[in-house]
Amino acid sequence: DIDVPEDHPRYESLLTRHRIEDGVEKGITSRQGLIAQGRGEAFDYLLGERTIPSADAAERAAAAQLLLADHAVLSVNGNVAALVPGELVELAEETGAELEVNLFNRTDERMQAIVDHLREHGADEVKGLAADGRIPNLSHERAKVDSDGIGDADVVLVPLEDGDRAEALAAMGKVEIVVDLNPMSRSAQSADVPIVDNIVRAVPNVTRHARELADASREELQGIVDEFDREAALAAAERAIREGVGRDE
Ligand code: PTJ
Repeated sequence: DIDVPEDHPRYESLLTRHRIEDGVEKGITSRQGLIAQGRGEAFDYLLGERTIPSADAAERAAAAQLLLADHAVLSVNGNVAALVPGELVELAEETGAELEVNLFNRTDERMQAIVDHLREHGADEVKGLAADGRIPNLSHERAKVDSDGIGDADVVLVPLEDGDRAEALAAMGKVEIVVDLNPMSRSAQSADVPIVDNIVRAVPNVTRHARELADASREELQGIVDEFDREAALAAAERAIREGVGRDE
């Protein structure tokens, strides 16, 4: 059903676009998700649709944080579920993290569709339906989380998150890992570990790092976390994007 010529120079990007379209058709992704994807694509185009070295460093720090966590939760929204469902299940397994559906535009139908979709991709337990916890300082629907999920987590991965929610989660004192192609977004700016990379490249690369670090000591993992410089990573990403504006194709 996906008809993209493999020799097209932007094959990966077109494939990603189709997955988002499919997500909308299946009731997983919101229509606003299409707009978010377009925004992300523009930044990714300028980055050269690659994982820049500072993003790779952030992905390694994210893997270390997830492995060090007492209770890590990977937050899943409609875009992420459409793009990397199986890859998220793998990351959760590799790091012992839990999955929680956590929507900006929350509807019961979309919550259930995403839970089912993740289960089809091999997830055991998916949190988010209990919604018995709240993120302080957010309006009612947007504040909902599971009290024994994101509510209790010490480390959260929040990909493609809305700025208000990313800031409110960070204010709860959680270690926040954000995936966002816009290094200037409030989400990226409020993250302990901002990953400026496409989610389709970021998640498998965090998993790869987690596999490599599976036998590392806590000291070694803490060393990776301490060495990571979030300000430098954000600055490097912004520089790469500015250079992208002047680059000839
Ligand atoms: O499913 P829901 O209801 O939870 O809604 C999800 C969206 C993404 C629609 C919602 O959270 C939203 O509106 O997000 P924003 O404010 O548009 O922010 C999304 C950010 O993710 C933007 O900065 C985009 O540049 C970035 N982005 C979009 N696609 C990707 C991306 N970053 C990484 N990988 C992508 N594929």
